Amino acid sequence: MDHRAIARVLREIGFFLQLKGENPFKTRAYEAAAARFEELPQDALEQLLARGTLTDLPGVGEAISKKVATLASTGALPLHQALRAEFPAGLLDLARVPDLGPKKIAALHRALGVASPSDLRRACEEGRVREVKGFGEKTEIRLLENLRSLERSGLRRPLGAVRPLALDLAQRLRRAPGVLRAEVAGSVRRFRETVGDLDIVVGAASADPVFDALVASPEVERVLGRGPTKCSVHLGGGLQVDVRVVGGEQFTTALHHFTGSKADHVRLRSLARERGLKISEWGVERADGSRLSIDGEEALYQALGMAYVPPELREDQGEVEAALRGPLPPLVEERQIQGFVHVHTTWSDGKDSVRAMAEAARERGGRYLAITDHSRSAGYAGGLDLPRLRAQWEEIAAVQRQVPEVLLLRGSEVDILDDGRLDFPDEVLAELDVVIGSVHSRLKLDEAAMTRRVLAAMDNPFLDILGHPTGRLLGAREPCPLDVGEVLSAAARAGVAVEVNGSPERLDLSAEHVRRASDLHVGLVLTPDAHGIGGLANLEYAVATARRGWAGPAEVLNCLDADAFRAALRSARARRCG
Ligand code: DGT
Ligand code: CA
Ligand code: CA
Ligand code: ZN
Repeated sequence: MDHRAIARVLREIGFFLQLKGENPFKTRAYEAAAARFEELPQDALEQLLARGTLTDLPGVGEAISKKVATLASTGALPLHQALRAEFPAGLLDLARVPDLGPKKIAALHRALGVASPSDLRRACEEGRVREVKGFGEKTEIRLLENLRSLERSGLRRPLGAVRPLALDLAQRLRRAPGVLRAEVAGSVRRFRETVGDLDIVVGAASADPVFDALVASPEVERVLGRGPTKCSVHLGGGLQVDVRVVGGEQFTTALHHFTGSKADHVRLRSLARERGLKISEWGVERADGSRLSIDGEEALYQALGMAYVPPELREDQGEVEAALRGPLPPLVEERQIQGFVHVHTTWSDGKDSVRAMAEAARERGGRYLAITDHSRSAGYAGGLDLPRLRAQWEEIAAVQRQVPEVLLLRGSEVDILDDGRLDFPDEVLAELDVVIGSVHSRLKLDEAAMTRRVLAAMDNPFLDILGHPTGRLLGAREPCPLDVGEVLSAAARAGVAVEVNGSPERLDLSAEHVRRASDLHVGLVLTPDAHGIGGLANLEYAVATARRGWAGPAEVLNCLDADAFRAALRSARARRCG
């Protein structure tokens, strides 16, 4: 069983134990251990299992380590199975409703027999939830809103929650006998921010060994259907995966077809017809039925008389017209990003030290790193008061001597207060190299008030970057009401840069807003918003979101080298002060 499946089982056990009202220390131990296993590289897990040293992991005690060993060797755990049998399956779905924790779920279950999201919806509509102790009318209204927005998004999941699973599964299929190639397709390959199901295309001599490997994968819970070229399965949590197997010579056209989007394909098919060609997943045919040999997607686009379109742009949003006119403008690439901006450390709510973050940034080829812990009002996130901020500067200076390869910048993710002021005085902000201003509190203002608040923050000459502007959390919190167009125009005027936050739960700015920002020539900063060394990998999602918004390297400030990046921020401040 792989590390993520183990994490899921532990998390479910924690959840069920909370439902039963077990000792909070015990339930928290399961949650903490789940978080550990989630992040633990698979080979490290296998080493610890082989040596019997799982308890070396912080937060993993004797009892849990035994259970994990059982899970890993047998693929199941009696305790988990017993708990699953004890409760209706719909209770796990209820855990996906925002604002609803295990305690509340247990209360609703006991009082009203609510056992699924649809039960809860009926209970809210009939006004029964407000009668339950600890709920009330306001909570009932909010829950109903949350349920509706969950239904609107369908069961789409945030990209970051499912892409690692898709990549792992493709990797596993690559090892099956006779496989030439296996790639993730569908919305995951296009980096859509939410994903309905996973699609994998395999080029292989025959399908059977591929599907055998698929259904034998420990992540697979249920086989939905198996045919000669397609096999669909459910992973844990009901996530569907469609795997298609084609011959090696059809791989390119199949990968292209199953990458989508559907809208994009409709356009390409009619273009092909105009050229006397027919494209499908099986290949490109001339009118006489003969086949073009197509090797690689570049060749496919060439056959259609157009420039290459990268997967991130295939949404029929003007890319087809642009590619018919000529090569598309260059899109930013991850290797062009020179500095990590927006990371947290143990000084606030990060898991790793300044030193560990600096070393990790160095390993990833970063030339600079802006340490941006939270400011004093962010009590929930361990925000720094002034003495601690200054103490951090000393540590940054010391780490700089130890890690000279990465220029460390003093920064802060400063709260934008209710009235639009920033959470540190100007004299302090002036001493920081990088000031990101973010809204973290009072997100429920109306649009006019929220827009005023953000515009007021941008009046501060020391605000370098507006952080995660809409505050959305994918699948959990809607964007706050904000006139994004107005804010972006003001940013362009004031020379304030705007963040493209790559934390998979945020992706904020969204791709759509990135496109508006780059039309307005707003400077962009692509960040990982990392809360630990693993989080630096989020940069990939920031880059993908920027690419989906057609952003090129010239618009991205942290494509500049360290000196030019600092100079750009300094001169923007000087213009605003002047
Ligand atoms: P999603 O899954 O909702 O996040 O979005 P996509 O774009 O991954 O949508 P999906 O999985 O329905 O389809 C991916 C591409 O594969 C899409 O361009 C259409 C194509 N496709 C999907 N199912 C079939 C099928 O059964 N037959 C054929 N010929 N094409 C299909
Ligand atoms: Ca899909
Ligand atoms: Ca699909
Ligand atoms: Zn933040």
